Amino acid sequence: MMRGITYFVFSTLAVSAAEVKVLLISPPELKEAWSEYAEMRGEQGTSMKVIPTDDIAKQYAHGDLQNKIRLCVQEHITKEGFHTVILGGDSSPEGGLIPDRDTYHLNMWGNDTDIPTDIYYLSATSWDLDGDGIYGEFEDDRGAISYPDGSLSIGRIPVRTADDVQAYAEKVKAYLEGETISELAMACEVRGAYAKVLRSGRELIPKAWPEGKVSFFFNDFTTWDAEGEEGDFDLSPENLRVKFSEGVIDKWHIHGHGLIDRWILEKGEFFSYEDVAELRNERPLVLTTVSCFTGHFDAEEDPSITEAMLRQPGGGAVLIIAPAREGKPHFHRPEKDFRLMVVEGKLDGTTMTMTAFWTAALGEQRARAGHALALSKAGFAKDSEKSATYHQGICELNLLGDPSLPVR
Ligand SMILES: [Ca+2]
Ligand SMILES: [Ca+2]
Repeated sequence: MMRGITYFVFSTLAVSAAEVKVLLISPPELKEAWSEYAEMRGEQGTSMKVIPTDDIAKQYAHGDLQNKIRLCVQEHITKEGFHTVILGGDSSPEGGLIPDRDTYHLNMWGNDTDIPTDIYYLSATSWDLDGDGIYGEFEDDRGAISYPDGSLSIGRIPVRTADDVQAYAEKVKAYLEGETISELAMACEVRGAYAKVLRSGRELIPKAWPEGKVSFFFNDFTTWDAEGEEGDFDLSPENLRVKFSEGVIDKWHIHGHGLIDRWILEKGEFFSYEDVAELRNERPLVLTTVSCFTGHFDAEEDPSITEAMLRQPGGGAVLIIAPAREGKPHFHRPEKDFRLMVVEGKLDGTTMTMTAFWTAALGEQRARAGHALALSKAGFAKDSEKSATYHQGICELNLLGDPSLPVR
C-alpha cells in the first residue's frame, strides 16, 4: 500500500549552503531592482548573478526567448557551477516579463494546452522531440522531456514592478531575521480529503520532523477549539487572517477548493484580495496549497491570490507552492485510489508532492525551498514517465518565491 514510501528516502545530491550559486533572470526594466536584491542576498550569504533577458536574447541565437533562457541556464549550470535559478518576473498569455513555457497535457482529466512549466528551464533537453512547436507532449516528446533529479532548483518571483521587488526584498529580510518557528498548520475544507491530510500531518511530516508541531484547522475540528466544542473555531476568512497575523505559525498547507482569486473556506465563505490587503504579518508565510487555480500566475487576470500574497507589502507570504490549474488528485489507478484516498488517506500525487516538500525542507536534510521541491519532484520522476496525469502534476506545481530561501 505504501508504494510512495521511497519518496522520503532522498538522494544524496544535497548541496551545501556555501556552494549555492543563484542565477537570477531579470526583465530589462527590473534589472536595477533585482541587482539590489541580489546584493542583499549576497550579504545574507547567498551569491546571485543577475542577467537580463535582453542580453540573453542577443547572446543566444536559437529558438524563442524561452529556449534562449533555457540555453543560458544550461551554460551557467555546466560551465559555472550554478544550481539554482530565479525567474524574476510575471508571465502572461502574451509572454509577460519572463514568459513561461507552456506544455501540453492530455490525460484522465481531459486536455490542457498551456500548463506553465518552470522546470523546463532546468532541462538540458528541448521538451519538443518531434519539433512541432508543442512542448511536453507525453508520448511524442517523451525522449526530450526531463524532470528534476534533485540537484538543480528553480523558482519564480512573479512581480511586475520595481516596487514589488522592493516589497518582496523587505519581507525576505524580515523572514531571515525572525526566530525559527517549529510549527506548521494544515487547513482543510473538504471532508473527503481529511484522511489524507491527517495522514500527512500526523504521520509523514512528524516522522521527518519530530521536534515540530503540526496543528489542524478543519471545518469540523481545529487545534484552537474550546474544550468540548469541537469545530467551534470556524475556518472563516477572519480566523485565517488572525492565524496568519499572529506570528505564531508561519508554515501553512491549505487544502480545499479554490479559484484564481480565492481560497474557499467553511460555509462557502472565501479568503480573497480584501483579506490579503489587511495582512500586516511581520513574519511572512511559507505556504503550500492544492487549491485549484490559486497558482494561476500566467493568466490575463492578475494577480492570482498567491501572487497577491507574495506581493502584499509588509505581510502575506515569501514562498508558495500552488497548482497553476486544477490541482486534481493524480493517481495511477483512479477507479480504486479515490476510494482509498477518502477511506484510508492514500496520498495522491499533488498531496504527496507537498508532503515530500515539507519533509525535505524541515527534516534532517534542511533543504532550501527550491531544493526541497526539486527533491520532492525527483521522487515522482518515474511516476511521471509512466503516467500522463503525474506528468501534468510535476509540470503544474511551480514554486513561487525565492528558491534559495531556507524553510525555517
Ligand atoms: Ca512536440
Ligand atoms: Ca500573474
